[in-house]
Amino acid sequence: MRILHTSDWHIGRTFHGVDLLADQACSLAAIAATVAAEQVDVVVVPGDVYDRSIPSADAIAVCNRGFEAIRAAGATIVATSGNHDSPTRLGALGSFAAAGGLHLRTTIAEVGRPVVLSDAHGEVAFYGIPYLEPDITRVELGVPQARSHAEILDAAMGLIRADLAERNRAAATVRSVVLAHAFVVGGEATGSERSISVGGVETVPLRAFDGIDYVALGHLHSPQTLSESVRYCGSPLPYSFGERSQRKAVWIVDLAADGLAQVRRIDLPVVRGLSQLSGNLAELLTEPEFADAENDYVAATLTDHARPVDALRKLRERFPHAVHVEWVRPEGNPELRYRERVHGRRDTEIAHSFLSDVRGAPNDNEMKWVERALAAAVREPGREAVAAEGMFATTDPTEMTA
Ligand SMILES: [Mn+2]
Repeated sequence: MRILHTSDWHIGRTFHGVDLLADQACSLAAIAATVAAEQVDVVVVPGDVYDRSIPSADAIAVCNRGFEAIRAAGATIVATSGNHDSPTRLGALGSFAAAGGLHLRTTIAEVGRPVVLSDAHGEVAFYGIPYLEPDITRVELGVPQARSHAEILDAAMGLIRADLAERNRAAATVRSVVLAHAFVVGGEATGSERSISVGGVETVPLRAFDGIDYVALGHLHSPQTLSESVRYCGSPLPYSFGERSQRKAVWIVDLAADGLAQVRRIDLPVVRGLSQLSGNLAELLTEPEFADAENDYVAATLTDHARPVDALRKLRERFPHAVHVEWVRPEGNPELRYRERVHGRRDTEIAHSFLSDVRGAPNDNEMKWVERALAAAVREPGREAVAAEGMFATTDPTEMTA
């Protein structure tokens, strides 16, 4: 039996405010094309089908078209809910969907009730563990004292092992696949995952899945191999600039008569690249070295001396998919720089450039007042404040110092 493992579609997600539905439709079409090309029997989707618990009508339409294309390409689908999905909404009409080859596992009651599919070697039981929030699920799972994700997952795996043992007593060996949306120890986050921790430890140990032929994990967004049979496939698209150098992929998993035979990685197409650019606005708009980024999603760091006006709109003339722009004040800490800049200069020079900056250059007459005020302040340190006030309040500052 050939399985394609994909997860974390996050249909409906935006990227720095930009709608990704068209990109997501492309990657689902690429997954369906892979199903056809590789003659995949079953596609497993362990969670975060949608990006939010109440997806938009457009997001639902994109998702349905994706499921339909995968089904039309010849695969049965098993999907579970992740921490972004509403289990109730995703699982609605589940029995009708199952009749059409889309098996949704979104409840605790269904954890121990696998989708059983067969090949020439016998049966394969697909168990779906939806994302389980400890506070909400520990009573129903029969572990009211449980506080951690590890204890909750152990309880769910207990239901699965009990069912599997029952099946193995009745038939010859039944092979097993588990779908789970969890943070397994050793996995690395990319930054576009939302934490599943509400206080307490969110990670679960790898050994929780011992004895299962293949464990298809969802939650982390980059492809990772925790053991030969326990893997994350990651999201089909990058959802943060931190993922810009990462290639997205699916796993093709082959089960033979006695369990896992081999796992191959198939890279998904890059729908639109990500580029992080740095330079002043004029350079970014004209330099040939940035031409490769013109069709990418662009995050730009501007190094102009003054903050450019309307920078994102201007950037989009060259980079229509620019999504983020920030301006960094050049040369670091401005306070430190000011101290360095005035070091060793005469007080009158500093006062002159200050007045020039904030108001326009002072004339000779004004500078004479400044000089007299400074001289008076040096002569009588205790009168500094009075001298400073006086110099703007009267035509003869010396009167004020008396
Ligand atoms: Mn996710």
